[in-house]
Amino acid sequence: MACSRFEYVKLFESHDRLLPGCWAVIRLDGRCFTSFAKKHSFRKPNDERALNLSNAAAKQVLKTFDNHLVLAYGQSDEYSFVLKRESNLFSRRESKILSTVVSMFTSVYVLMWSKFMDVELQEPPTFDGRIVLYPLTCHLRDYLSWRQADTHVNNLFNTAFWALVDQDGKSLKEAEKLLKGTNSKEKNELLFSQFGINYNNEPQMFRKGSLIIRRPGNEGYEFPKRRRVDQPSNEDHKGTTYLVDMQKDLAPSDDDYHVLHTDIIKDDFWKQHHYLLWPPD
Ligand code: DGT
Ligand code: MG
Ligand code: MG
Ligand code: MG
Ligand code: MG
Repeated sequence: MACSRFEYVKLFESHDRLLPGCWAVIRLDGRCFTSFAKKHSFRKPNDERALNLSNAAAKQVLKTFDNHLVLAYGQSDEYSFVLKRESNLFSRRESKILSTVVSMFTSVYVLMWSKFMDVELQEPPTFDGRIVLYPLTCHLRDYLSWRQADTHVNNLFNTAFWALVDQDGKSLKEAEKLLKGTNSKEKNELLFSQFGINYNNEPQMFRKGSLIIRRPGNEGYEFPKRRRVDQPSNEDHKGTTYLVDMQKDLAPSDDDYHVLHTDIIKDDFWKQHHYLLWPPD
């Protein structure tokens, strides 16, 4: 196709390729979900239906980019997706990856709303997004630990807070004042002694968040089989070799994914699922 005299405007575009070899975390977070949750009468402190809706939206993202995403971890109004360090999705263009993931998550959230929620959607849910690169696997592990620790801290606080308000008739201000400066042990004790709530018996999804991974095959999961491919068709990538998973060509279904509510801070999970964070540093 002949170049038009206008084509020079492409020179104004900036390049935003994610560094090769790094894990990339795509994290999205609901915008103003404090008021969105109130408007849609989300149950307090956790609405299982809303969390399951988020999980369904995350599954759809994983299914769509099956060969590129390792796992997703979600809690509250946020979800993190981990891009394989060797993925060449959209030539690793940050804005294209981020905008596609955020818009897909959002549209599935809307599409599936009525399947999970019994109140009509009153306003368009909006999610912001960012991508953070982690060069080492230990950085990625610490990132995921950070999010799960956040889940725990927030959930313990919220469980105690709403028990004081809903069961003890405290005002929001009073509840906040009572909990100010308390540590985890004190909150656990308050829940048990005043409300008979053993925090450890609260639902795992609320305490641990949701981790979604590809279900291992019946024969047991092996390291993904990979082949090297050259990409001579793309000028930017001439001479570059990529490792590409040779997974089933079949499109994955919902059943191919596990939603787990498990500890991802300790080593146990990662030892059992050693193939996930591959290749190693
Ligand atoms: P942002 O992200 O800066 O636009 O502001 P927010 O309001 O989205 O705040 P954020 O993301 O720090 O906190 C999430 C809010 O969403 C928090 O106020 C509680 C609310 N939320 C999330 N999940 C649930 C739920 O299951 N039940 C209820 N009642 N509220 C929830
Ligand atoms: Mg925020
Ligand atoms: Mg938010
Ligand atoms: Mg949030
Ligand atoms: Mg286009």
